[in-house]
Amino acid sequence: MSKTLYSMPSSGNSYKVRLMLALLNEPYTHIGLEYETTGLAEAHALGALPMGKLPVLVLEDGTALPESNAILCFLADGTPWMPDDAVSRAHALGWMFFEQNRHETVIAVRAALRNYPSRAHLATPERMAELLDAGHAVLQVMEAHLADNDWLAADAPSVADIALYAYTHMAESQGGFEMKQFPAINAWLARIAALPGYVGLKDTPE
Ligand SMILES: N[C@@H](CCC(=O)N[C@@H](CS)C(=O)NCC(=O)O)C(=O)O
Repeated sequence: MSKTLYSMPSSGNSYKVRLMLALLNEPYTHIGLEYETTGLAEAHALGALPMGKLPVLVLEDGTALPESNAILCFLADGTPWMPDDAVSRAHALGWMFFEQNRHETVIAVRAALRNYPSRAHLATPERMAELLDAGHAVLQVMEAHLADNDWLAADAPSVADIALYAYTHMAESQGGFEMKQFPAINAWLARIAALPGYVGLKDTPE
């Protein structure tokens, strides 16, 4: 029996895990659940989502792991995707905390306000302008680092690159951010898309 992933096809948090599994060439069963579907309501009702959110990775013994970046760390453990020296590992975790604390809360939120009809009422001009400025400032932190480094945490791609790739690669198409001002980020996005085994957001299994 393989692992089972509960994931939301349109969501970057879920896409991170699908991308990591693909890059690791790990087989898994995929259960795709979108917002406002009976499938998602049932998963909540059945207690399949321990922290009430997707993604959730269910291991072969039935253990259910929530939180996208925790799942990435689990999958990367013992592979080249998790740096083996303590300093690079701390850098990787630092970027992953940055992703959840400062990046996802702005970049993904603006994309959600533009794309999910149920959030449209929250997309006031003031809020959208505030998120645009905040997002460009967050992206500038990545740009400054990537101007001098090919990868975020180490000399090779790591879990941190996968965590930050998900919402950054759709920052313009879905979030409306102006990415041409970030050449180093764009070059890094292209490096990730060229990795063997890479899959896109829409390449969901089945
Ligand atoms: N910090 C969590 C955030 C997960 C999250 O917000 N998931 C959303 C989709 S992006 C979700 O499951 N929404 C469905 C719901 O709330 O019912 C992670 O990184 O896994």
